[in-house]
Amino acid sequence: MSMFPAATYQQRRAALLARLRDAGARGLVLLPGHVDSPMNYRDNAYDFRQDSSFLYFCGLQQPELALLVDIDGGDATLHGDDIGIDHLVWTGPLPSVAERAAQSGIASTATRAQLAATLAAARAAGRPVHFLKPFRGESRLALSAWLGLADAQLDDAASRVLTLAVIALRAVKSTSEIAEIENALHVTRDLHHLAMRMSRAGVVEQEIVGAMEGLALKHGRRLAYPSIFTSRGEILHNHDHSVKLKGGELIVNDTGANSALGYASDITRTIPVGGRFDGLQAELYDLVLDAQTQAIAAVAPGVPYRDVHELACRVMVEGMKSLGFMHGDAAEAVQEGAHAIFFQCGTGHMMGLDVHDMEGLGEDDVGYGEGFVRSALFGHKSLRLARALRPGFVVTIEPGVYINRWLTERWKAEGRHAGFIDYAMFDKHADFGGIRIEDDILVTADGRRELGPHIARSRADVEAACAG
Ligand SMILES: [Mn+2]
Repeated sequence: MSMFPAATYQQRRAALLARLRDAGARGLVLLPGHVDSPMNYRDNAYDFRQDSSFLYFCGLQQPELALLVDIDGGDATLHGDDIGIDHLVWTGPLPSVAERAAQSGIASTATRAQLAATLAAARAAGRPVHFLKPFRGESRLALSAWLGLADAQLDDAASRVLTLAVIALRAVKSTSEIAEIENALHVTRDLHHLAMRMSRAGVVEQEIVGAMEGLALKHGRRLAYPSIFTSRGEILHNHDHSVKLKGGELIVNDTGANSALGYASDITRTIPVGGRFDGLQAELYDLVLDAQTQAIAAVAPGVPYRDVHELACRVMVEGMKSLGFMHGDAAEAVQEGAHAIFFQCGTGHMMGLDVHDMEGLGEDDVGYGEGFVRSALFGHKSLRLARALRPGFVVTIEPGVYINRWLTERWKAEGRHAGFIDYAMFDKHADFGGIRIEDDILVTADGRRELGPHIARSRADVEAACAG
């Protein structure tokens, strides 16, 4: 099983301890790994995916492990049970918990029963047990039992100091983590170029989705998230793949593979079925690409991501004005949220072990804070990342134009933003669909670097890749 050298995980755990002690925390840190998640009965489980924070601090990709760190004493213990002969006949020999612990540089191991006893003793002694907000049902049940808390109490009882320390560490990617993300992007490039070659009239979306997933599997990889591959690109997270492609329509393909160590990639390309962007498609494609290019160029340390987002929105409003969709002052239109008639989401998010990195720990703690408060306005409120960028952050830049008939009808009836929006134009192009272009960007000490190999992105390059 591939992982970083043991020293990497030892350094991460030491950095976590240092942060917790600096913050005055004491007691225990409990990081439960995931258990298998049954599909229909216990022994038929979904593909195993380790909890990303456990993975970050231990690197072990097996179920039913838990890490306990004593903040006061400094020692770490890996809890898990060695398999017996009943299990062995089904799985073959597996490394012992002690062998796994050694791979992660952990000297001490104990059973899961001992974990329950240690936690009970800590509670009886009044020692705090720090844990992260759990998002899986199985983890919630285990924490409830270990800590004597009702499910409804778990979120509030999760440790703020631990949450903020984990976010601070995971947000800044090391050179070896960047290499993992770029490794994932090499596979992702092949998925996207395959999809471009396959996008012909008469092909059902699912055939292409299946071919992409199969290619990822051929490399021993999983997808980092379920593919979005749709001619209804205006539906931001459309997972229906039943439609037969028609010549002349646009496909939004949002697909990314994982690296071997579980790091994500997140790439979107927009594909013209038949291989040619025409008329308005070409104009809007170039507009989205211009917004993406300008937004990427604005990424730098110290720059609030919210400024990058607002820049992308303004560039698109200016372009939509020149095409007759919008009027008025672009900056004002963006401040008031009128751009959300065609761009209902944020420009991007953090990415790392999770495609929306650490979202399970709390979107606002990951993307806001430091004086940044989430907007309540439709559109801007979906921005997942606002705060100032730092070297080592990996972010996506993914502007788009989405013409959504239901939103247009609703806002037109309300007369919303009538000074900025030409509703006749949106009506006329109500079936346009959507365009999104997304890449993964590393914030460097002096600016930014686009991660991964080149994936056809200019209109000419996409058309050439469609021709194969
Ligand atoms: Mn994304």
